[in-house]
Amino acid sequence: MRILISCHPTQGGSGVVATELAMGLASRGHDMHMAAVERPFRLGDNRDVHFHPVNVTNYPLFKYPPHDLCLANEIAEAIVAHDIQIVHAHYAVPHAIAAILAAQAVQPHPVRVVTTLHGTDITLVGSHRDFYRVCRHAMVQCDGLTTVSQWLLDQTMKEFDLPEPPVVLPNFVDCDRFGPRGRAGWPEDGEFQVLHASNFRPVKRVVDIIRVFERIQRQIPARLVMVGDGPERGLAEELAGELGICDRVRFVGPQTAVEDLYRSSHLFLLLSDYESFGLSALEAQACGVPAVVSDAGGLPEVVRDRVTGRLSPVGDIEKIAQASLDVLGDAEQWAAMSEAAVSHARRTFCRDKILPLYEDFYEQILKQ
Ligand code: GMT
Repeated sequence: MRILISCHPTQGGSGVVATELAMGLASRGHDMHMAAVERPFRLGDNRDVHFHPVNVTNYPLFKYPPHDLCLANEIAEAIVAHDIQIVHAHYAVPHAIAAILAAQAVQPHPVRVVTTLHGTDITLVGSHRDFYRVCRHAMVQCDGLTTVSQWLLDQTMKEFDLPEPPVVLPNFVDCDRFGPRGRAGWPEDGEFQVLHASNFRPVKRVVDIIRVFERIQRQIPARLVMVGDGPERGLAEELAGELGICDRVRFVGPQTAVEDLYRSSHLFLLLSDYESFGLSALEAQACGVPAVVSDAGGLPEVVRDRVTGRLSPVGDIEKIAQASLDVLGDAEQWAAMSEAAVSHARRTFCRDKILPLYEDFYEQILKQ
């Protein structure tokens, strides 16, 4: 199949999933294209995916550069030049809307539009009055609509009351890259490494990560590694200073080889208000790292409570710290959880299992 994927190229789960999908489908022989304002960071130096940079033209009359129109135009150009059969938009705003416009612009060229909803595009952005109508219009006009979890499907139907429910196609992990080989062992005399990775947006509650870690390191020798960057990084750094644990916490910014950081860790924390899925918790588990996550959103679909990690009440610092200490409390139990995390990730969310679902979905859409 000839498929073009458009996504936000910046650090964030939707861009990661979109890029992994493009690379994975290219490795299965499909002619894959991506369009974005810059090269998606997960694409690295991959040469199997054709990248179409979106050039955002400005003109003195425009107060704001018309990014979304330039995106739609680039998609339309690529459809015609490469005889694209499917445009797959990741994140409704603005990708689904731009894809619909591009498909209309190239008529009568036959092209189908698929959109994957990722979470905040529904819960925060798309449902906001400023986007609601065009967002719903794009979802209704798409030939296929998917969500990354059952929870997000339910939220979408609640917010948008669509004539047809989307299809759940869960996120996935490349089990060759994100695997347990070389993972950290139980630190007999050393210290535990606790990890968090996100875009530090308010929904991630990074301040809770610092508070929970402060309680953990009171009981056991531990260090915290904070991966990523975003609006609440300053707050988290400040709090680490106030709590006197600066020497125990490293803010390492965005990382390309994040799998090495997972493998050198003993515990992964994701304490968001909610996550539609929580891709980082899946990647951590695939590397053999038990995850303590919020009992909210789609996270219970990804982490098995007391088997591969713990589900904890949002914002309850004492309970989350205790759950974390329980996970790190006993070598044998930790090793069993680490093993269970790997097999759960492989059995349920391995790339090789999920990509065929996408292929079947595309084929059904092409037959419509
Ligand atoms: O988490 C973010 O704020 C980034 C966002 C994105 O679209 O880049 O992530 C969402 O999509 C990811 C991939 O499907 C999911 O794993 C995340 O759970 C979801 N984030 C939220 O729902 C908050």
